[in-house]
Amino acid sequence: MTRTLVQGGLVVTAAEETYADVLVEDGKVAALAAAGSSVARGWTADRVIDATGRYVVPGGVDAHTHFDFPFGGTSSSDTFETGTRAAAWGGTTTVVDFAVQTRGRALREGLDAWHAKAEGKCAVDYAFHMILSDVNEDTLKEMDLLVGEGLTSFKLFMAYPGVFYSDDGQILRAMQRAAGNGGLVMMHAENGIAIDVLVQQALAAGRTAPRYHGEVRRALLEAEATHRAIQLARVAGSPLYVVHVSAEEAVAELAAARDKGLPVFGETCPQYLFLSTDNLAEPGFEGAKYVCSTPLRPREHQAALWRGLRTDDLQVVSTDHCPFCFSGQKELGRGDFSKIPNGLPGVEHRMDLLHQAVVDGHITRRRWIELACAAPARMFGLAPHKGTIAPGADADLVVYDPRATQVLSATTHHMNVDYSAYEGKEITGRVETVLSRGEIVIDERRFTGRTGHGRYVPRTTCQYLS
Ligand code: DUC
Ligand code: ZN
Ligand code: ZN
Ligand code: ZN
Repeated sequence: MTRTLVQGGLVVTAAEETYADVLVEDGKVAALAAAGSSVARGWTADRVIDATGRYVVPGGVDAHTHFDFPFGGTSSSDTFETGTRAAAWGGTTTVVDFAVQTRGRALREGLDAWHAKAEGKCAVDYAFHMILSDVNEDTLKEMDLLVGEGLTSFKLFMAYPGVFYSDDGQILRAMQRAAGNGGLVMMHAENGIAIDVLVQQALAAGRTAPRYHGEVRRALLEAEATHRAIQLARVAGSPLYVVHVSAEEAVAELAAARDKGLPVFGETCPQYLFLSTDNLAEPGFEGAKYVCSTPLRPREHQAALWRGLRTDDLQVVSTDHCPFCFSGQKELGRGDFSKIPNGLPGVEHRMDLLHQAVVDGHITRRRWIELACAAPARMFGLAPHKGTIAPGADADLVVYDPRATQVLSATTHHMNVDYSAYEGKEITGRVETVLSRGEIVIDERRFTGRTGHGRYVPRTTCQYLS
């Protein structure tokens, strides 16, 4: 039995903040006691971590990553090995990645392929959502089976015609099925049919630079798709989770639905909170580094996203980590923005960027933990093991130094990608030590984890609904 004691820190969960000693036993949180009282209680440990002057927070839950993801004529550059190691460095101890159904093939085949990519490779725990590329009688039946096995969320695309796109009828059928089996439909809400027309028109007019990616993927077309997805979910009687919300007008659609009491949820990502179309318009081909979908928006949209995060019209911040190297990958789209692989790296920096948001006064410290840990855990059926610090929970803990400063850079990050979307950005706050199920995976800024430590975590259904 290994015992670790994390002493004297300010323990921050979504629910409360208290100075406490945390006793970890056999991978679980065994007990919490008032800071300094563990000696009097006779608690002993193999390892004592002094967290004085630090926060002790739950390990982050990143509910949206794409490791080893074939997309845009190439594959995202982080494997499960490199990606989960970078996650650990950034204080994220659980990732939920997207297994992909290949069109015309069984969901099971896609899921098996993702298990094969991840098994024995991960530094932290992992789970899967499933991307539904086909909606038909067979895949709907498989959906029921997967929910029963702990894969409880399914992503559909209103964008990318010819690739992942589903039409409204297919979406409605999948939502009806989810209403029956308890699954959660996750929606990429952009009107891909209209966007494709604008893409072709832009290219024909010689508008080929990266910034046109942002211009053709209009905010109104995100809002329209968000509205349509909400109405389809209402008709089906199913809950809905909209991924990577970036447009103010889309937040308004979610807020209006929630004001009606509908079970509609939304996620945004750090790139929409901290970056903008100014980045897409950087000189030469630099803007390609910032091509993702939904796209970065003009700065003015950020206020609505922060407001949504404060009012709970948006519940989750995840990264949509989908890295492509500038050299050789993003470069596929030189001379044609529509060929730039869509995606940004970010799994390592979510906890830090959201802590910066605390420092900047956008959110409270507890909301930081709610958005990054507790809410994604409950949304995707990982609570009470993940997302909080409480007796019986997995000992996924981060000792966070709120006063240390760092500068984000590709020269120091651990993601397998040749640029940083946040190059030169100064952050107040830094991950110091990270425990994953009691094992120290980052020890005072040294990686002490192990490839293969991370386990697959089956999930329950969405815990916002019961
Ligand atoms: N958007 C991205 O930017 N990358 C992966 C898939 C997606 O929808
Ligand atoms: Zn998407
Ligand atoms: Zn509201
Ligand atoms: Zn994604």
